[in-house]
Amino acid sequence: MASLTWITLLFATLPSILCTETCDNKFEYEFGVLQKLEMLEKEKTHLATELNVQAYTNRALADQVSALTRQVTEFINNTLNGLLNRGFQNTSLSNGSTYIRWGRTSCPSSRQMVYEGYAGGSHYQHTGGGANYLCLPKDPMHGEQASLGHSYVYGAEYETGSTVFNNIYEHDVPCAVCLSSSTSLLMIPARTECYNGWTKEYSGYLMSDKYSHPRREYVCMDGNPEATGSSNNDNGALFFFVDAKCGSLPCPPYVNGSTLTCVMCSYSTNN
Ligand SMILES: [Ca+2]
Repeated sequence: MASLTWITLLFATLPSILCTETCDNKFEYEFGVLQKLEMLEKEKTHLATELNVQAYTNRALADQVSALTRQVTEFINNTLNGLLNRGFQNTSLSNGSTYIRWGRTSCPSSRQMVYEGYAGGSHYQHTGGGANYLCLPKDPMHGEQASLGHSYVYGAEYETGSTVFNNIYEHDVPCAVCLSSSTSLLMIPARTECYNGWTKEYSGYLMSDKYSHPRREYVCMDGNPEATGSSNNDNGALFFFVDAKCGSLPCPPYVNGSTLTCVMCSYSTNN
């Protein structure tokens, strides 16, 4: 718009500047031509400046468009990936289940390992804290340090004595979290085989803490356990065998004082 204003002004004043019909002499005529040339030169410089400004504006706009394009592309990709991941997880959860394989660093060959960890739990002498064992991942993520109301998680040891599992006595206990494609999982105590229609994930011995210690859950320790860490007698969370006691528990079929076994079974509607 500024250029048009200049051009309009120039042509509006040309007749008086050139004075080709009305000038009195050659000097006035040449003076008018020089004035016209000077105005044209100014107009040329002005137009060149405007062109540069426009070019700069165009480059800035192009940069903004590129930045917006990158942002939109990144947003779309992130959104699509999030939807795909959620879809995968939902599909997995709707078609599978997880379980902890105590005493092992890996899952059965047909199962995907979610993570490998260290078995742990509350101290065997503490009456508070959690009653369950934990499979603590090897790559923990730490939060802000709290200052009040602690309970404690210790690593776990095999308190297995000198007969069964004697080679791992006092060693630290590993664990593996496994993903099964099956829809249901069931740990059966006092069995080493599953019932018809179920698939055996692993079998072993039923374990918990000692009868004279604060209560702990029962879990199924793999029958071929591995040892990790040290064999130091640190006594944090402990795994003891579990024996059957006759009475309300009928014998037979149970045997008084016998060490109880266990099996982890899965069931799938696709079996
Ligand atoms: Ca110990």
